[in-house]
Amino acid sequence: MSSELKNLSTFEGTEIPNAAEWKFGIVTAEWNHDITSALHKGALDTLLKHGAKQENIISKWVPGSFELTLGAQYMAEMGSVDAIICIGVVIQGDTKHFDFICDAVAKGITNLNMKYNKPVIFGVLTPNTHEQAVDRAGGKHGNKGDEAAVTAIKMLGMKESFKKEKKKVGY
Ligand code: RBF
Repeated sequence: MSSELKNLSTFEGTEIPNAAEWKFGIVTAEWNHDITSALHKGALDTLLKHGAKQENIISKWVPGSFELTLGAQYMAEMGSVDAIICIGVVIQGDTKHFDFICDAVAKGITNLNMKYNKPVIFGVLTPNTHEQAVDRAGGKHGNKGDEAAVTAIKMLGMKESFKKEKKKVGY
């Protein structure tokens, strides 16, 4: 897997903005709960580490990854959040449903990004084995939840930068 070459809890590139002013929703699938709860914790801790306030983070759980899209839509419409992090684990070796679920969630989440013009982050692991999932849920390859949280913060930082530039040039 390509993420073997990247630790999911170490970050390069642009600086990670402070998240104190933003409100976040985390929608997590209960399927493979041992792993998704570790990913959820990673995302939550990372948001807090970068300045988000506990009271500005809403967590909701859905039964499986297939339900992440609708869960995120409810979050967008009723949670008045700035960004949403979707967390799930679909293990290829365990299910013939793998392709259906992964395709549906990837397309569903992409559509929500466009529909709400807000970052809706694909924090879904799609490993071949349970062990590979554990490696990416706080194990030797870091935590995908950390990476998803940083992605949400960076996308909000990008959005904010356009607002600042707009003010500077006065249009
Ligand atoms: N949901 C996941 O988040 N990860 C899985 O690996 C996963 N595997 C599934 C395998 C089968 C055979 C079925 C029926 C469902 C699976 N689901 C999985 C649950 C799915 O996302 C959804 O919650 C259910 O299909 C709703 O009935």
